[in-house]
Amino acid sequence: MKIAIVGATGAVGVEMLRVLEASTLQPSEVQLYASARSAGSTLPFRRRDLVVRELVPGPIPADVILASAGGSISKAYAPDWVAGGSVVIDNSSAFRLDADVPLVIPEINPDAALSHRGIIANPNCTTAIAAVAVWPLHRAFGVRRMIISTYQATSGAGAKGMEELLEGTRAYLDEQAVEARTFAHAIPFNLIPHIDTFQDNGYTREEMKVAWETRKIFGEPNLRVSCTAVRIPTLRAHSEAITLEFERSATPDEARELLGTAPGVELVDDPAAKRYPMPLTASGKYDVEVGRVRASLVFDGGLDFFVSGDQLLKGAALNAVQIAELLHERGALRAVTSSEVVSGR
Ligand code: A2P
Ligand code: 11C
Repeated sequence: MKIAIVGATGAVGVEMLRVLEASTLQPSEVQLYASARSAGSTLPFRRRDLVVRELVPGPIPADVILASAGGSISKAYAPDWVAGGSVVIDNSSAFRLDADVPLVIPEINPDAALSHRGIIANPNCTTAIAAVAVWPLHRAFGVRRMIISTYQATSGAGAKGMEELLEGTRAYLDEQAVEARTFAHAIPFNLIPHIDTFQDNGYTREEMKVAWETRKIFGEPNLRVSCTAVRIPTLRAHSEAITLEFERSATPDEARELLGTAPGVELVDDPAAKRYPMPLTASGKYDVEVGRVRASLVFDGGLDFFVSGDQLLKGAALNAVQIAELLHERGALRAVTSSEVVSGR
């Protein structure tokens, strides 16, 4: 199997290569693509240095393309990649809501990936981190309403977001002016309740993605979801406070039992020992930390809990590589025929 990573030098792309290195996949070739700025640089993979190539229009000679160079690149290039015989696992939001593109979290809806027509979408990181924790509870108790407040790391805005936090913090401590380039305001020692663009309903696009994408992944088009998304001055791993109302009453003990064995989840819930999910402990981990599980004081039989998950891993690179593993294991790595090629929106 030949695998290509598009956006290989970005915050997610670098992680895709690392996760691939540790995965069970044994690609015969790994090709790396980025902009002309990075062409000729190298990244290590299984004791070799792979050279980054400039992405140019047209097909890529790979069976699987892991794309994370942004929505406009995916939109412009993916149809040619599919026509050239590749299966594209796309980390951008370009195709996520298209009816003929599966939106997949392998722990939740693996079978959806098998009916792909050349493109499989990877969810938004905030959606993915919440969804792996909520899914086992939804299966057991039936989520009726879901309220989420997020605490999102600067890595969500890519490598430049992390740099802006580090540079800005140094400037702040040196009593220099702090610049806001990637974020709407200075991020050091601040938090910003504004991620992506505002919609007509007053929610941001990031907040609405959590609702739209969770409904599609769960196969629950009427699920009620409300989210407030906030950027905070951490480098990596998104956290979320989640409140659930259920069809059938749940207790914290029942929830802990389910979460303790749920795939993709690590139960970290011992407040007396100061053990609960945090970005510092969740960073670099494949599993999403879940803890502070308690009975809702608002919804009878509902639950409150807190999650922290590495946004670059389960929220992006890891999920994409898991989809590639799933396609490989289930024999679904096939080039699509011209009649199957996705038409786009
Ligand atoms: P480059 O590093 O050469 O700019 P991040 O999300 O961390 O900002 O990363 C974005 C990724 O997408 C990087 O690998 C970046 O490459 C790549 N990228 C951005 N613009 C283009 C482009 N026009 N063509 C190909 N790759 C691009
Ligand atoms: C952030 N969640 O933290 C965003 C980044 O739809 O893939 C990912 C946006 C997306 O800024």
